[in-house]
Amino acid sequence: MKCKGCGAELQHEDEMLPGYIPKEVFEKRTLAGEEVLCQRCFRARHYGKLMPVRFEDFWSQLINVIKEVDVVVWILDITDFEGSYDPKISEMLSSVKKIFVINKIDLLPKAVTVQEIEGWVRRQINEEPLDLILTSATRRYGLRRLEEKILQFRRVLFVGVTNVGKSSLFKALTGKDVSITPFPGTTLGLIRAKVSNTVLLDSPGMTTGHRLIDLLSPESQKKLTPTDHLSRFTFKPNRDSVIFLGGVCRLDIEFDSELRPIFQIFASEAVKFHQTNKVKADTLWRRQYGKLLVPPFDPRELPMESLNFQEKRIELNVSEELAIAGLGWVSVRRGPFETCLKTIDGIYVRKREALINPTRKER
Ligand SMILES: Nc1nc2c(ncn2[C@@H]2O[C@H](COP(=O)(O)OP(=O)(O)OP(=O)(O)O)[C@@H](O)[C@H]2O)c(=O)[nH]1
Ligand SMILES: [Mg+2]
Repeated sequence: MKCKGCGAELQHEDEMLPGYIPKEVFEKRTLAGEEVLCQRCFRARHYGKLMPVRFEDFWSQLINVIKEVDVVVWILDITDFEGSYDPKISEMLSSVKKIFVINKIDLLPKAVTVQEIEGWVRRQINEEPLDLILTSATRRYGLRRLEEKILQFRRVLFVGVTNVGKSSLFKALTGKDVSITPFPGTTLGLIRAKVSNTVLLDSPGMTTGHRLIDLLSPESQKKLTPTDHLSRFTFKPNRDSVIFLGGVCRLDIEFDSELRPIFQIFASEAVKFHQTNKVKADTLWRRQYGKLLVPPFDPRELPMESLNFQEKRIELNVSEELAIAGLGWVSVRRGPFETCLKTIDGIYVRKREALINPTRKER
């Protein structure tokens, strides 16, 4: 029997493995005809904590599971496009029929219209034909269109990196009470449900190691998962400005023009921004890493000495953005300027066309 929350096979032997439930609790619940959740899902729901388990990533299973379905619904998070549109997943899904779902659109500023988001996503995903649906699982937006689309198939698989909202959409469509938490890695096995004649499969999220949040503890990842809005700060830097996005990303600004550049940074509220100058930046970084400059929320979780940093010089202009996977993005209002970006090695960094376009009038 599987856990109703996370899809793991229930077992009574090892607390550190998925699906653990003490035998007596299992027997008591089944006798009473109650739904059976593993200990981890039970605690996640009642105490808001997600216990760690040894778990083999879904990557190894994906290749076989996709052979058994008619269509794959690849769910992306619009607030972390670079982190969720992963090239390795793209490659694995290259020859299967797929539908892209762009979730969490409620988190973008209201001034960005659905048509603009759709146009932007279509220009980022270079595939023809491109089946695309925008959704917000929490606001129940786009669910009807998604349902209409998937009911055309017999077997449908939901996939994506951790925390993009796969289970939230699955629950909204099927009514199944699966576990949903702001922690990544909630779902641990395939969960099956039927809607009309269609079988829907929810799957465990994949980790790629290219998102900043992938390097942090589950508790920190939870803090960095925005639930109802993103924070947005506007900067008008000086010639010697350095801006920190927590302790994990540093932007040294340079420009020649008379007018100072203006840009906004979008990230989860838990990311603290700090502006200083080039003389003070090194000392501040070392002293305040994991204190004023969070994430990391504790310097021991990601010791600064253990990290390798990548450094990139990037020229940015108005209508362009610089996205750092799993952290946030910089959206330029006035440019041009150059920035020397320093962040942890391996994290995807991409200069892109602006998703939040400054030429549009704010409502
Ligand atoms: N604002 C907002 N939050 C969402 C949306 N969809 C999901 N979430 C939140 O995102 C977090 C992760 O949701 P899940 O449904 O558990 O994500 P998942 O992809 O199944 O995650 P794993 O099972 O860990 O791979 C939860 O805190 C959800 O409430 C959405 O459309 N908008
Ligand atoms: Mg899930």
